[in-house]
Formats: sequence, structure tokens, C-alpha cells
Amino acid sequence: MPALEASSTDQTLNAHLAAEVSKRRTFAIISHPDAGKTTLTEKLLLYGGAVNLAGSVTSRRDQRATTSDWMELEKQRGISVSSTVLQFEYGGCVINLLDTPGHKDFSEDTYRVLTAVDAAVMVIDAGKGIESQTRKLFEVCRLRGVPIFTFMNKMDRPSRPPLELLDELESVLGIHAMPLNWPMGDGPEFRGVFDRETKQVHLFERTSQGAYRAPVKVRDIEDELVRETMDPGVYRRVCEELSLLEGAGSTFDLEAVRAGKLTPVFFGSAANNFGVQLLMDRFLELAPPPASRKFAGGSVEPTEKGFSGFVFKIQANMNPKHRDRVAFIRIVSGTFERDMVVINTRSGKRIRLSNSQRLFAKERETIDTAFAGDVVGIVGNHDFLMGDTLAERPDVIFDEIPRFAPECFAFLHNTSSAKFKRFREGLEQLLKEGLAQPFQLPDSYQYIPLLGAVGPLQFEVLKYRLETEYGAECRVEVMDWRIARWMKPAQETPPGEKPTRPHVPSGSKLALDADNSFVVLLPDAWAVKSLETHNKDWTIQSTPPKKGPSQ
Ligand SMILES: Nc1nc2c(ncn2[C@@H]2O[C@H](COP(=O)(O)OP(=O)(O)OP(=O)(O)O)[C@@H](O)[C@H]2O)c(=O)[nH]1
Ligand SMILES: [Mg+2]
Repeated sequence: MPALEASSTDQTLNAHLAAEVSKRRTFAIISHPDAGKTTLTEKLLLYGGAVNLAGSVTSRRDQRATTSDWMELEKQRGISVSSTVLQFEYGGCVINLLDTPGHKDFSEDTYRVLTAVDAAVMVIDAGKGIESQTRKLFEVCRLRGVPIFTFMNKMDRPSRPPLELLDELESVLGIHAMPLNWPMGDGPEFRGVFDRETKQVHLFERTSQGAYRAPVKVRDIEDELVRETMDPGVYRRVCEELSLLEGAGSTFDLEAVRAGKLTPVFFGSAANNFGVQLLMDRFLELAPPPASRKFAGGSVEPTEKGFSGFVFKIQANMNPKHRDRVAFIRIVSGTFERDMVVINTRSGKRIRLSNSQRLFAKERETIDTAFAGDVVGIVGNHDFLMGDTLAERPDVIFDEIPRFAPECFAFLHNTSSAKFKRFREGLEQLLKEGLAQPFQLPDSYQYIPLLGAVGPLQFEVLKYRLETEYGAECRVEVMDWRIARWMKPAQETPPGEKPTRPHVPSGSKLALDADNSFVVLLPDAWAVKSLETHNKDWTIQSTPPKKGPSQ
């Protein structure tokens, strides 16, 4: 009976797809700068068996650097300037882990990554508590309903009292916090963590630079070894804190975690590998697999047969030997197969996805099949733009990628006329990555690019990458404008007629953005007031207008 056979094949395929999706865990590590995201990422790789020897952010010449801070500039500075994708398998799960930069100037990149994940691990420096950038990133997660897991890091340093740290999560971020483990001391007295589920203490030993897994002894809290290892005063305090927690009697609510209303809290030290395994195991158990995603015309289930996904990051020259670009695609539904033909629903063009890669920081290898939750890199000189949807169905357009208003502006002067072509080509490539936004002065006939960025470090990265990746030198002339306002006339200009221009306050400048919309660049709030007063018949917007599907 062929009909019956076909349907049972279908069922097998559906079951296979559902099983693959349920194995996926796609998450970002987020926080204020320097809280230890890259260090924790490296340790998750160590415990996940994806690296044998963990590198360090502050590595000297003879030491190993971390896997995720692979760019030369990141190694030199000891900070992350760009997000990194790492895919590996552990404990029956396929993990897509994204390390993000914490610095405010690179927050566009971090926000884009947050559109591509199903959960986030929020790292907090336990000595400092919640810092400004953590608060902003948390807000983005909350708006998107992304479940958040908290890792209180750097317990090997003098820390704030753990109960106070929990209170802060509730009072400052307004999220309920549920500690799943508890620190046995802090600073030099930090010995390990108490796992509240098994009611066992994990006593750790420090290893040289935390390059290898920390040896661990698991004991009852009453055990002689625990008492001997700990300072009696600290031991007493921890026991009191634990009985207080037990007395509070709150129960763990997985639904609340998945709805982003309750954050499970873990304590540890990423640098010393304390508490990393406990975080990883519980996270994989509690974090959700890929869920459905909405678009203007409906929603897509991850287990749907038809493939769909979207571009959330573009990066050129990851491999300096090949001048190519990688478009990072988060798969939303269906089965990805190498060489499949899909529609770029922005342009309506059909594209063969041939050069598909699995990513592990700058390493990559060909991938033939992937499922919802996976991030695959499509390599080549394709013309994908940030946010593009790739799908088998033409009607699916994910509108995920946020657009930002720049807060600093600069002219980029090419300083070697002999290398103008390289300068122009390099800049064009780097702008496609979303490293900065290009503007143009309407009456200028000279080609001196005017760029807008969220913060000045972006210009430094741009200059550095133009020099090292394209051999083009340039000078950055930072301007005094701080605010951008997009201007839309009350009436559309009839075709063929010159558009009327808005009134521009003194010290401000009229520019055009990449979509040819008028933008006024202003120095301060006074100028904005003046702009509003003198342009009553214009619609004034503080963020770039959304792009239409056909642009
Ligand atoms: N003492 C101590 N230091 C740590 C710990 N974890 C990280 N660090 C140090 O903190 C510094 C910052 O760590 P990173 O991992 O680069 O922090 P990050 O959050 O990735 O920073 P950005 O990506 O630049 O935002 C480095 O010097 C780390 O060695 C820890 O558990 N204990
Ligand atoms: Mg980092």
C-alpha cells in the first residue's frame, strides 16, 4: 500500500526532525565589559570537550589565547570587539554558543546576536553586582522574552554577600532569582559550591591558570573534609545562609524560567573552573530548545518541514587567505541541506546555499545538514544583507534585526591616493557587516565617507581592519555631532521635482543615509529643540525607519 508507506516515511522524517530540534541549545553569553564572558565561554568549551586546554584572555606571548577572542585586535586589547559563534556537541546536545562583546560601543553586534538565540547566560562580576551594560542587555532579553540564566562570577575575589546579589537581581532588574547552588565562601576563602538539588558540596582545587578541569571532591555539608577545608566562621555563615534559603521555601518553576520571569542563579569562578560543570549541566537541562518564531504573516514552527532562517551577522576576511564573507544564518525551521535552493525573501531572488560551514570561532568545516537552532555560515561573495530571510516559502519575512541611531560621527579620510581602490572596496565590505552606518552630504562632490557609530571604538576597529585586512590607510576625523534625527516631509516629493529640505539649526548638518532619507546630525538637545520648532510640517524620528522588503 504505497499511500500508507509514504505516510509512515513522513512520520519517521517528522520524528527525526523533532528529535534533532529538541537536542539544540542556542544561547548567548552577555554582560557588562570584563565580567568574564570570554573566560566562561572558554571554560564551557573545556568542560564540553571542545578544547583540551583552555586559553586565557590575558595570555602572554607564550600562552594560549582564548578560542573566541581570535581577532588580533582582541588579543592585543584583552577585550572582545565582535561576537563569536561556537558549535559543539556535549551530553547529547548540539550547542550553538555565542560569546558577545560587552563594551557599549559594540552593543549593536550583541543586540543582533540576541535575536538569534533561545536563551542567555548573564555573567555578573560578584564583586561589583549589576552594572550599567548588564542592565541594558537584560532589558533587551526581557523585551524578547529570552530566558536568562545568571552566573555570579569571580567568587575567588572578595565578593558582595550572595543574598545581597540575589536581592539586587530582584530589585534592580525586577526578575525573580532562584539560586541553584551556593558559594562556600568568597575571595581566598572560596572553596567551592553547594548544589541545592543534590545537597552536596563540590570542593574544588585550583589548577595552574585554570587551563585544565579543576579536581573536585563531592561531599556532604556535614563531612569532616568540608569543615576542615573551610574557615569555621565562613562555614557557619554559609550554613546560616543555606537554612535561610531553605526557610524561604520557594519552589523551582521551570515555566517561569522559560518565560523569562525567573532566573536560575549559579555561583563560581570561570577563571578557576569552579562551578562551570554545574552551570553547564543544569543549563542544558533547563534551557529551552528552539521555539516558533513570528513574522508579519504568521509564525513558523521549528519542526516545520520547510527550511527558513535569517542573517544576523556578516563578517569578512575571517580567513585572511581567502577574501570572502561569511553570512551567519540562524535556522528557524526545517532541515538545511547543503546546495539547497532557497528564496531571499527581501529580493525575491533564488539562491543556492552551497558553501555552508559549521563554525567554531575562526575555524570552520563544511556542513551538509543542519536544523532549527543551528547557526551555519554561508561563505562566498553573495549579496546577503543583514536581516535577510532565506526560506523555501516566499511569504516568510522575519523582521528581527534592530536598527540603531548612531551617537558619534566621523569622516574617514583615505591617506594614500595610490590605495584609493582598496580603501573604497574595504570600506564597502566592512559597512556590509554593519560596523558603522554610511551617510552622505547632499551637496558634496568629494568622496569622503561620513560614518555614524554607536561609539568611537567602532571607528578604531574599522581603521584597524581597513589597514590589516585591506592594506588601506586612513585618518578618522571625529565630528562634534552626537544626535541624529530622521526627517520625513509631510508630503512626498512628486517625481522629477527637487525635494524640499528641512530647516537645519546652526552647528548641525543635513545628510542622507544609505536609503537616501534626510537625516539631520545635531550637536546637542538644544539643537534638537530648534529642529523641532522650525520643522513643524516634518515627521521627525530618532531611529532609522524600518526598511521595506523590496529595498
Ligand atoms: N579573578 C578572576 N578573574 C576572572 C575570572 N573570570 C574572568 N576573569 C578575568 O577578568 C578579565 C575579563 O575577562 P573576559 O573573559 O575577557 O571578560 P569579558 O566579559 O569577555 O570582556 P569583554 O568581552 O571585553 O566585554 C580577564 O582578565 C579575566 O582573566 C574569575 O573567575 N576570577
Ligand atoms: Mg569577551
